Amino acid sequence: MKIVDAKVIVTCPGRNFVTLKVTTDSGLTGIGDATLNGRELAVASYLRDHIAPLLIGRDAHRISDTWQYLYKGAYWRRGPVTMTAIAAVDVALWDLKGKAAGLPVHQLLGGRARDRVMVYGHAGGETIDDTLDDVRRFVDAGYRAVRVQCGVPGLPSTYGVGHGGPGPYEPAEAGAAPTESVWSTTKYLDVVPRLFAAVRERFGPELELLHDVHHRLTPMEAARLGESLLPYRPFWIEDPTPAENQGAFGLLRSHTTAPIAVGEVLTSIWDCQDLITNQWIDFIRTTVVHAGGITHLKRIFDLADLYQVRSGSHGATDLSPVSMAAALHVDVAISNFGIQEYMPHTAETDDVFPHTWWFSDGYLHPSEEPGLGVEIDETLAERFEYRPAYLPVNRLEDGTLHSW
Ligand code: GCO
Ligand code: MG
Repeated sequence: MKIVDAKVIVTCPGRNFVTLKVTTDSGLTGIGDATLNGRELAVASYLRDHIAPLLIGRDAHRISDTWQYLYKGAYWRRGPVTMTAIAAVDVALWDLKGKAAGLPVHQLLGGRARDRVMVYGHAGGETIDDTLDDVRRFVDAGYRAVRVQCGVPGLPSTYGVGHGGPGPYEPAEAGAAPTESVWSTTKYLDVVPRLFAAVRERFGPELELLHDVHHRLTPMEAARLGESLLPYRPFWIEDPTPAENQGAFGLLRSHTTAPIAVGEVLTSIWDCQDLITNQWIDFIRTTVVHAGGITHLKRIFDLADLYQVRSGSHGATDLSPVSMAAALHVDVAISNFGIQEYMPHTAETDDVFPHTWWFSDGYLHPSEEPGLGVEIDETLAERFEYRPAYLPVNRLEDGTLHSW
């Protein structure tokens, strides 16, 4: 099964997506997500200008060899642009292999290790009361796990809270430059325990509660947050401190038993090697699209399994339905699955990427179609032209640039 074409498709059905479509001489096609939020065209060029010519004539069945060829062959290792581009190729080849075998991808990964995949939704609101109303929406829809975020009194806006009331928040905004938000750790650390207390009081002990700090605290500030949330049994505290220095999590770990999740911005097994092998974290959040595809993500999760670290893949809407399809095949097949993030896409996005995975009662179910079980409608995709969009930046109250 030789590759005869590799095409990059950029579309914006409400937000930008980059997709790689690989065609073989057998007539089968496979697709992979190549979206890197806010830096989309860098990956499109990497694929179009540097990778597509190398794929023509290659055997589509040689997934591992192609992965190594693109990784070691580039000489420049890791990094989000490279790893997202490699992921797109890798996922497209798994899609092709599944179609050629007549099997859904999870069957090629060893088959089901569970019946369904628990997901968490995103509840948020300007005030604690608004957030409680939003949590109710998720509970009523059957969710067993909800991430809770709320506005910080005294700050005009913050991460994870939509503009204009409850509903999905959208961090990337179309425009010529990023929007700017303001941050105060003191104000934030005051409100989050009150939010957790209110959610537990209203919804009882069983609902799983998650929270995303979005890389904004020092290890000791994060440890204080962890201790203050422990009485409310958090499922996890996500990205409490930046992970470039993996050792920061060792320091954090020695000061709180709150479960810690990290990894949505990590792109390789080497970026989380110390986090995992020292058991400094409880959940690893690397994703199919930014961590080198199914092949590499599986390696990360297998390493994590040795150290009782469970998976919790990133699944915000900047990960296209192609990535969600791929993630679900991995989630259902690995032995150390933890939870999957899930943020439904717009109707336009679902139309551009028709898929057969489905949600019911707080769980997602992977497709049983051969391959990934997702396609791209190229004619419809063409109708939605790329729009430059940026993630926001964040400053302290004195103007210092901080992590967003
Ligand atoms: C999450 C993430 C997202 C990211 C976004 C960046 O936990 O879902 O933190 O909200 O900010 O995916 O592109
Ligand atoms: Mg996050």
